[in-house]
Amino acid sequence: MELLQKTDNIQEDMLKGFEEKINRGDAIEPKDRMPDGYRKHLIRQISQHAHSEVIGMQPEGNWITRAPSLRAKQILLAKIQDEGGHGLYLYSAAETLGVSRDEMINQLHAGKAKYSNIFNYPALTWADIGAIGWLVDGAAIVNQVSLQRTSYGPYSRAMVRICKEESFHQRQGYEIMAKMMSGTPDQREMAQDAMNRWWWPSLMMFGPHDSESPHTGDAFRWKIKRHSNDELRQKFIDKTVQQAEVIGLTIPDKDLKWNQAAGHYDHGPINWDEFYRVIGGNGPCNKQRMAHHTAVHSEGAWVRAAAEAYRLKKEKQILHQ
Ligand code: FAQ
Repeated sequence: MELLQKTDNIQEDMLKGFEEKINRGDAIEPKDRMPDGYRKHLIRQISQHAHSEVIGMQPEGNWITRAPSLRAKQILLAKIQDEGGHGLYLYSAAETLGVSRDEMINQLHAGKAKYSNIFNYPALTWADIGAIGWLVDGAAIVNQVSLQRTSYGPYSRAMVRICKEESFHQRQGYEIMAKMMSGTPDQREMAQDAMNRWWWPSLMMFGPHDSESPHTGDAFRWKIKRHSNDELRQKFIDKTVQQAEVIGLTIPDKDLKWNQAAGHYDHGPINWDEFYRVIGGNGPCNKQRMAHHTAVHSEGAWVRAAAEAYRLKKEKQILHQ
């Protein structure tokens, strides 16, 4: 009985210390004591974020050999490599919470961990590469700038680094769209078609409306999220509408209009049935994306085995020095 009471007191002290730290706005670091719920919440979010970066290489990777110029190909290659790097920072940040990379990948392959809805759509034309850079990276930046101030130190530091690269990604996408919009009628039509297909899934990237978002409560309490899904979506819409106007693209939303009183654009309803279908595994490319990831992961087993053998060899050498 006394032991139980002691354990309860330790738990309470730990929680109090943790919450005081969060409320002061201090970062939580890997060796700090933290409630299980906080740790699990972060593992879920950071691992899903990492999976998104890596799976996100697929739609663009499809266009490396078909880029319309050497310059475009070099830029696309650099961008895709950056996305792979982002995945690696994020897997490392999640590992500091006590989960292994293998466990995270297994959860992805078993369908227990999600990745962003957006990467389950096909990149059909070169204009889609523009739309991905401009809209998808543009949406990712709005979310990630906010996450730079997230309460977990390693996640927040990864976001600072990632945001620097994402802003280049967004600009390269916008450049492709702007170039196509100043081209032939066929090129303009292609750019508008890409805009029509990527706009709504990009809005879905911010997650369900706040009223339907089960994780937002804890995320705010623990300062993991600093802005809600709807706040960030609105921010993205407001900045993107103006960019579209400058190059002559039309936002495919007949209900979109400026709301003077609110100081933002009102938008039409989002198709949440489509969102839940896609994140539930039944989007246009889910099966293809997972099949590719699983195949490449198993083909790469020898690289992981070689790296492990090298690590063991080095460890032995150090022991015998
Ligand atoms: N897709 O309660 P909430 C990029 C799930 S990086 C799939 O609102 P939360 C770079 C959610 O997981 C893009 N699932 O959840 C790039 C939960 O299900 P669960 C990735 C989604 O966590 C560009 C359920 O719905 N960025 O694009 C999505 O509070 C170009 C309920 O949702 C990040 O991951 C979705 N869009 O808020 C790479 C940012 N939204 O886990 C290559 C970090 C929600 O219970 C090329 N993540 N769900 O099974 C976050 O900020 C948050 O996790 C949210 C969701 C805002 C995504």
